[in-house]
Amino acid sequence: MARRIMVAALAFTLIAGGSASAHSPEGEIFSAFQWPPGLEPVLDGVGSEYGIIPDPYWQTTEQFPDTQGGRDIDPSNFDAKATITYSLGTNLIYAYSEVFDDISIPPDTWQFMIDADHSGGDCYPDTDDNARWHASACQQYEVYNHIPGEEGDDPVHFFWGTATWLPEEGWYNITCTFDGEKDGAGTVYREVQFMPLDDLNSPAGAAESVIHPLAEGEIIGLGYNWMDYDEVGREVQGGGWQAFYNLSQHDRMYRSGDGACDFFLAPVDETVDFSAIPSSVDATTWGRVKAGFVQ
Ligand SMILES: [Ca+2]
Ligand SMILES: [Ca+2]
Ligand SMILES: [Ca+2]
Repeated sequence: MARRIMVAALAFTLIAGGSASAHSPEGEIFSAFQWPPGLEPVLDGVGSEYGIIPDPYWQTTEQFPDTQGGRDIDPSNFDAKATITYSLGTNLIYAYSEVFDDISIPPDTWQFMIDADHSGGDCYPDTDDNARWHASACQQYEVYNHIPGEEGDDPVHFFWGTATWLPEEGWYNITCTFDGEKDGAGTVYREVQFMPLDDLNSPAGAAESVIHPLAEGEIIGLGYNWMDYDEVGREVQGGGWQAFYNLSQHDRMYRSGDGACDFFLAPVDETVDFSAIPSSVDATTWGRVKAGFVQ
């Protein structure tokens, strides 16, 4: 199946020619898994739906080199798997990850760059109206990757831009559950959903913004990384982190579409048994049980 996905992606690339400019790491195309309409995941911090997704759609620890500090990959310090998925039914992108961290503290962050139309370029150019044009053509998001509801975790929906209305619109939502020891070793199960956008009009709101219609077979720009804090919090150490685990391997992935990875929007995978997805009732109940572990 992996081969079939790659062949399809290659065919698309040849058809599209050189029109797209966001390629990092160069020559690598990741595949985004497609949910049939009506079978999209439930945003509850429980990843049981994702159990049906075959290996080729997952990215794993060895694909996340630390591109800033050069910390060696060490699963006893940080061990992650993540998958990017989408639905033509909702036009949403669904990201899911399971992250083991030896020290799970509030600044631990999952950061995204989305350049849906794959045009590349600076997402935060200096203009005479930055409130309007910052994050217009591509968007940066930061999700604090730790237990929600703790003291000090307020900006869990960090977004670089003035569109503070994204969560209430349903265009940027997150949740998670956690198994482990508070401020110690544990695994975060994190679900995030995004609306892909070609023109985000932050001051004017959703009605004046342009949604990017996802299309099976296209390649979108999407990159992510994790900032791993293992010593003290962001405020104390002035923004530094101990490691920058980076799928895109691009230094400016946080502000440039050029730093996004290529994600191929795969067809519905015929090898997958979608009837094996647990019902949302089961998943939600399990979510409450797991959330209870945090108390
Ligand atoms: Ca879920
Ligand atoms: Ca760590
Ligand atoms: Ca950490």
